[in-house]
Amino acid sequence: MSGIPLVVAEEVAEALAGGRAVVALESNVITHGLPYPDNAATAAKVEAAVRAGGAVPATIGVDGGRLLIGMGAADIERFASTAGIPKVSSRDLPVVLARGGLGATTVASSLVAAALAGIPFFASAGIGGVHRGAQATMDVSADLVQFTRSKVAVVCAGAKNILDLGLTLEYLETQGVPLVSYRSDDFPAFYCASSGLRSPHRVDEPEVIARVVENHWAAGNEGAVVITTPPRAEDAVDSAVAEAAVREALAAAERDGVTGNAITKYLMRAVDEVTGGRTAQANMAVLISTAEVGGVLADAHARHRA
Ligand code: PSU
Ligand code: MN
Repeated sequence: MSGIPLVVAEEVAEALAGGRAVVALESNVITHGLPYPDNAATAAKVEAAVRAGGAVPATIGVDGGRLLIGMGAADIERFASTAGIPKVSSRDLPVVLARGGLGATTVASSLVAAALAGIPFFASAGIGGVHRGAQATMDVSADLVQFTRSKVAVVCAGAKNILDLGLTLEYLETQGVPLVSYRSDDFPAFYCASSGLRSPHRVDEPEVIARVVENHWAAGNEGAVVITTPPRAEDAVDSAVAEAAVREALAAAERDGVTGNAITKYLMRAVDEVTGGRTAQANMAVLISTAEVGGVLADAHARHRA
């Protein structure tokens, strides 16, 4: 048993005890990904989408030295509307737990919490990755490293094109993190349907994905399997439009001297400004559609295990 207190929502606890599907969700996207009140509305829609897919949502956060495993509507409103909640990645988690107060979990720290709670699936639209220029800055998201440590299947729409997606794929390959793309040949780029990079594996059947996940763990790996699903065609942003916006955002970040863990939020906001809010809309849509696929795949996995 974990020595870290977990506050597991009743519905989540019941589903886990009954072997039914649960999908863990991050809270950093609520506090740092979108402005209020879009963030609260989107978080509610993301939870509804997980249910539509056939699973119980469990939004993860830190509150008063404890890990929240499943948030109610009041918790989500609190996280969405409170200013200054810190971004909590793996390195920050023990500190924020020790200090008390609220903390918004990234993909990496949400996986830590999901594994402690025994939740085998997680969904978010965009994972962190290897940043552009990482050859010099060494800015590689802890999300990727956590994939080698937490036994959780991660459903996502790939990683954002603010990153170097080719290097992100290389990193996952080097670390032996299985990557499968659900019903697509390509590695998606968040709200762009394709990064232009082929995925190492395409799988079209949820049951086969469930077997991939179980095989990885049966082989003795204590790590994640990454499963990508592209945005729906009607939500996707044209790659050339997104790339032009990213280049402008990167130039602005360099001018403003933004580095470290603040860069992801800065770049996302800058891209939204350049595209007149088009990408923020797409961001919300892809969060919701990815969550639904996460629910479907988690449900298939729970049935496979039963
Ligand atoms: N990608 C997005 N939106 C986000 C993030 C990633 O499209 O808000 C957040 C997630 O919480 C992810 C984190 O886990 O940024 C990665 O940050 P860093 O690169 O500092 O590890
Ligand atoms: Mn970083």
